[in-house]
Amino acid sequence: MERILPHSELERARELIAGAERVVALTGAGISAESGVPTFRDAGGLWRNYRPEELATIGAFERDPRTVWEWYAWRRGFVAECEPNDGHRALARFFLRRGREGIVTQNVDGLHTRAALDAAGDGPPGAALPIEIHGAIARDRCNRCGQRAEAEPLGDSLPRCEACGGMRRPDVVLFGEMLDSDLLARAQSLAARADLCLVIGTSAVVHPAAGIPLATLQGGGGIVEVNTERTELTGAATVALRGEAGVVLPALLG
Ligand code: BV8
Ligand code: ZN
Repeated sequence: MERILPHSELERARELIAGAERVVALTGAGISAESGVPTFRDAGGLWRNYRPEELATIGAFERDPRTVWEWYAWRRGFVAECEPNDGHRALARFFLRRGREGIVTQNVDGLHTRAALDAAGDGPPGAALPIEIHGAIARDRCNRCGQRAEAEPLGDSLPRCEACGGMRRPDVVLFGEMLDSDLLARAQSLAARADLCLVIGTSAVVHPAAGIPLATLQGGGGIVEVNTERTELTGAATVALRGEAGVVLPALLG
C-alpha cells in the first residue's frame, strides 16, 4: 500500500530533522514488515496457532521450554532468510552521515545491524549500529551464568551452557523479564538529550520501550512518527507520517 504523503507533512518533518542537533530513532516490528518479518500483531496464529504473547514470556519458557525453543528456532530460520529493506537502509545511511549513534530497536531480528554493516562498507558502522534493548534472536544466553554464544540448530535435547551446564535460551528479553539496565539507560539518556525522536513501526504499547519517546518530549524535543496506522503515540507526535517505513524513510531521510 503506497500512499502519497501530503507534501506539507513530509516537508515539516524534513525541516524538523534538518534543524535537529541530536536525533534518536525508536523502531518496532513495523520497520521489518516489508522485509517479510511478521509483526507481533500479525504473527498470531502463524506458528501452531499460538499468539506471540503466549510464547515470548518467562512463564511459558519455565513451563514449557521445548515449545518456546521450537518457536524461536522457527523464527530464527525465518528471519535468516529476510533482508534489510529500504527503511533500514535509509536509517543506517542517515546515522552514518551524522556520525552519532541513535538507533534504538525493540526488534530482535538483527536487520538494523545488517543494514549498518552494508551501509558502512569498509568504514566503521558504529553510528548506525542499533541499541537492541530486547536482545537478538540469533544469539543464545545462559539462563544461569549469562554467558552468550552463537545460536546452534536445535537438537533433541535442549541446549546447555558449556561454561556452567545451565539451560541456554535465546538472548532476547521475554515478557515479564527485566531489560538489560545498561542498554536501557543508554537508550533513555540518548532520548532525553535528543531534539527529535523518530518513532518508526511500533504500536508503542510495550513498556519500558514505549516510554523512550516520552523522554524526548520531557526534554523539550519533538516526535516524528512513521506508521501505517494511528498508535498510542500519534497524539503526542509533532508530525505523524502515515505510510510504510520502506517508502517514507527514504523520502524523509534521503
Ligand atoms: C518488564 C523480545 C519489568 C522477544 C519483546 C503483566 C505481567 C508482566 C509484565 C507486564 C504486565 N503488564 C505490563 C507488563 C510489562 C510488559 C508490557 O509492556 N506488556 C504490554 C503487552 C502491556 N513489559 C515487559 O514485560 C517488559 N519487562 O516490564 O520488566 C517487569 C518484570 C516483571 C514483572 C513486571 C514488570 C519486557 C518487554 C519485552 C518483551 N519482549 N520482544 C521477541 O521478540 O521474541 S516485546 C515485542 O513486542 C517486541 O520487541 C516489541 O517491543 C513488542 C511488539 O511491539 P511492536 O514492535 O510495536 O510490534 P507490533 O506488532 O505491536 O506493532 C507493529 C507496528 O508497526 C504497528 O503499529 C503497525 O501499524 C506498524 N506497521 C506495520 N507495518 C508497517 C508499520 N509501520 C510502518 N511501516 C510498515 N510497513
Ligand atoms: Zn552458564
